[in-house]
Amino acid sequence: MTKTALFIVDVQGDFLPPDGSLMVPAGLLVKPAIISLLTDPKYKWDYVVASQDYHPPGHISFASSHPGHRVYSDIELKDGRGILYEQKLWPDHCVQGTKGCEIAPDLAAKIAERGDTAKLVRKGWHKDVEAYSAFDGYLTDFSNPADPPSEIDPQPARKIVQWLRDQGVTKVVVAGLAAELCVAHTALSAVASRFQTAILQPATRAIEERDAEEQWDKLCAVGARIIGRANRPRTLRWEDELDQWLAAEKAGAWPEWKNKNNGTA
Ligand code: VGL
Ligand code: ZN
Repeated sequence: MTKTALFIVDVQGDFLPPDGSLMVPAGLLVKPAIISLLTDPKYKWDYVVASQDYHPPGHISFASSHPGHRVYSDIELKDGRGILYEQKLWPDHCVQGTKGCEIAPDLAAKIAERGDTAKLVRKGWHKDVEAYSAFDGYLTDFSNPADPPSEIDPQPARKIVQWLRDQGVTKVVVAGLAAELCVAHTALSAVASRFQTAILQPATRAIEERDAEEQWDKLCAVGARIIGRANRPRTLRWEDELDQWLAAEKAGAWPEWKNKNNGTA
């Protein structure tokens, strides 16, 4: 049986109106779609994985940590693993223990109702490591989250991918904020690890919608499905498109890492 995980990325105070420090202008519009994903009994998510941007004060991605550099400028940095990369500098956001870091309470309450099948990924938890993909955090229980690890894991995605495979998950649906950043990077990770991957566009919103369009093109090119893509001619409602995608058990679509005997042996 194909198992499916719903990823709800970063629906946190600081990404939401009215007073998030890194607000996605239309961010609140993801809520109705996500609530229906969580409450309509026709959806049989085997796991719901919520991700949480979870930065300590002074995080490497904050402009305030780099005096003389402006918010939204790009800067070359070396991170806590010694990796050189280009960082866009953000306003302080999602600082551990603050209101802005909390997952939207209405969604959090619904997610928590799932008990053991509700998971949490916290990312960007180390002061000197940035993380956009929900695969680049540490996995813990949604209702009883563990403290961050004591050391940087050089390849955090391995653990999450292994956990999903161990559970039999082959399909991943991604929703949340911000579309062009953490949602897109989460979907790219899922594709890279050979999960069948769909982004539910009506359940995402971008800081800059044009940047999201670019990411959707990239994701389509690597085999992800953008369900309910806005501004495109459509014959189906997104709900029906999602139902079809979830029901499809494409011949030959078994990931390479699955048992070759297809479970018969
Ligand atoms: C995000 C910018 C910085 C996101 C997180 O959740 O999309 N964006 N940190
Ligand atoms: Zn962040």
